[in-house]
Amino acid sequence: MRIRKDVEDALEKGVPVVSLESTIIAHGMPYPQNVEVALELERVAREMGCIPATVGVVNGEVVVGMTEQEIELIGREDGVLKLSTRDIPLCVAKGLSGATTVSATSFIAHKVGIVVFATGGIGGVHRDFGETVDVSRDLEELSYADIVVVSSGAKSVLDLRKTIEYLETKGVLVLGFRTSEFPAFYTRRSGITVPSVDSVEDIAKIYREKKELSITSAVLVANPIPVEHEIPKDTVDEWIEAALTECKRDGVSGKDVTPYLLSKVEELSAGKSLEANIHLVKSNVRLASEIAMVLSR
Ligand code: PSU
Ligand code: MN
Repeated sequence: MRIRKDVEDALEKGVPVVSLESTIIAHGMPYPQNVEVALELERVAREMGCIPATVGVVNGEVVVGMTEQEIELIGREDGVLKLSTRDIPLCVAKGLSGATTVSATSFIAHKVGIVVFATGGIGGVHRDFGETVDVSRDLEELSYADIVVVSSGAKSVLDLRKTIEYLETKGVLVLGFRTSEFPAFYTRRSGITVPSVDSVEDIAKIYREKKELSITSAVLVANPIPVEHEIPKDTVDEWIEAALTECKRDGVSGKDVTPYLLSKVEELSAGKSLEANIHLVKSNVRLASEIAMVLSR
């Protein structure tokens, strides 16, 4: 494992660090916007006074704090693997490059002592769970990683009610940031109620109480997409229904499902979904940075 020097120094001195995933770059957005966004997210964290650490595997080496060149490589190259936690050793042993999902990034962040992690949306329980038993490893990993994850909830390509149930079973506390509704990524609405917190200080307090009680699961902060960038729920639902139908027709399964659905929605929305995605993830990095600042005090 290689930890970038400024990340290592920050961890030693207690300077706030925010970790970022790389699957969103390699398999969640098209090149070259993906690379631009990844670099912009790092800038946002720095402007807020934090050290960003984008996590991934580059030529068989786990990297915490990828360089600009490495982000470019992960975003541009074909054949970059999509890694959940179990896939990391395989990727490393073969000397390949891979992008870390929420599960793999949470695992690594926790391992090196980074407390805050920002992403777009987490994986969850898929709608056809009854037939496929498809539940993202993300949910399992959040039950072990003692960190704060900021996301805009999960996409409604998933079964959000089952996802919330699963998180409860796994002991993952879900907090709505200034909302009592679990956000559904492109839209702020899902109809599912979660406890609401109004300030970053409250989040930090809850996290500290959790640690005090030796509860070792993650806290998931659900930060809704900024109102001005929200896409109406009905519009999103239409895209998603169409994407799910095509996914089934094409017989896509396993870890290809999420990237497939993301790119279908992007096509169907004529790029509107990508724009929304970029706005929400930036907003999540801002919130994550604020949380990291408060926690480092
Ligand atoms: N949701 C998004 N964009 C993404 C992902 C999820 O809106 O890029 C990625 C994340 O990296 C997440 C992963 O951890 O997909 C989940 O994949 P799966 O459903 O195969 O577990
Ligand atoms: Mn899956």
